[in-house]
Amino acid sequence: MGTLSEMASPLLTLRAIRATAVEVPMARALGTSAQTMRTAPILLIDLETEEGITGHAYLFCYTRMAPGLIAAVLADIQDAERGERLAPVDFSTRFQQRYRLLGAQGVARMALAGFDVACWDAMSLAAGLPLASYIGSQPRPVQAYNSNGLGLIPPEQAADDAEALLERGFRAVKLRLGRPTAEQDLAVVRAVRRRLPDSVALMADYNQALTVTEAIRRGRQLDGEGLYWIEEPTRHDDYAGCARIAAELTTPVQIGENFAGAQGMAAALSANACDYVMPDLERIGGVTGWQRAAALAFAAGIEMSSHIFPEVSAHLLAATPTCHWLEYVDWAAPILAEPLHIADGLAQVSDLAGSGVSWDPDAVKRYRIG
Ligand code: SMN
Ligand code: MG
Repeated sequence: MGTLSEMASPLLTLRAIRATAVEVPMARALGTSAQTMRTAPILLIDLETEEGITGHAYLFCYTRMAPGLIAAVLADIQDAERGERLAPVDFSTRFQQRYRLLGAQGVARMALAGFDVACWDAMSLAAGLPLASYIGSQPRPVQAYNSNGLGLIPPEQAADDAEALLERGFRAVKLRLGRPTAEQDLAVVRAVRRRLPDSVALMADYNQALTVTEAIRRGRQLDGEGLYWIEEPTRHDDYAGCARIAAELTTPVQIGENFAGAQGMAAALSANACDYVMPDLERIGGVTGWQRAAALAFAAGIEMSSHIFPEVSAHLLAATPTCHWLEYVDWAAPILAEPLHIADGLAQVSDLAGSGVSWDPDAVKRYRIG
């Protein structure tokens, strides 16, 4: 029997942060009302510790220019934190202080989140526990919707795609909306809804395309068309506008992928901006920010889903008291050593140590940019 300090998992010390940009082809293009994406620019983060454990995290970068900007912030974090014990809660406080004048927002916030997620991965690896267990939960399966594809495409093509997306037992899919006219959107919703079994949930995402008045007009038209939620109908930070829309519609309004930290979510909840929330790992502040957001959702009694990053989000949702839906996308799968496993429409949270995120070295070589 060792001493307590020998038995406890080791405290970890930051040695280096490596950032590698890749651009991965997407199996299905993502055509939103804002932008069409055919490749996924992703930044891979390797956090090396003096103790020999390496934490991993990836960031989804939206545009090809962002990985370089985020890598520059990570280099700054490395210089400031090298030799420090990994303590992500303390780090988040130091980060807010260090970036207060520049603004702890945008790409800086994404870098903070990537560092945070890599810290939690390293700490749970050192403890020999799956991330879900390290933060206090069983690694149980989480219901997932298939959010690949289903961009702004014609009605019959959307219906075909929606049907194809029911592979691996998925019982929910998400459609993008925000075509020039309400009638065009309605035609697609009807074509897809008609094709799917009643038991399959259909979510719809406007990606902030509408004014508040137009969102109410189109939303009323869609009420009764069998949508599970209407996502980001208007500007993400117009919480008063979102609240007016949510109050007018019977279909639940979903927002959250653009919440700026748990403070952003707190402001949205106090404005009654939505019926459901879906924070995004890299905008809410990594695992640390997610746990704060989960506490807010618990206190408000509001269902919480995730936004992209399905691998880490599955662990986090397993430990979220008001766990709702995992958004499943396969964008990072080509560069992962162990892509997330889906069976019977459920994300299978692995019981191996850590978050389950690490790289396939051949794929990293193939897709590396910059
Ligand atoms: C989305 C996700 C990732 C990139 C662009 C758009 C979308 C969603 O809003 O919620 O899936
Ligand atoms: Mg969305």
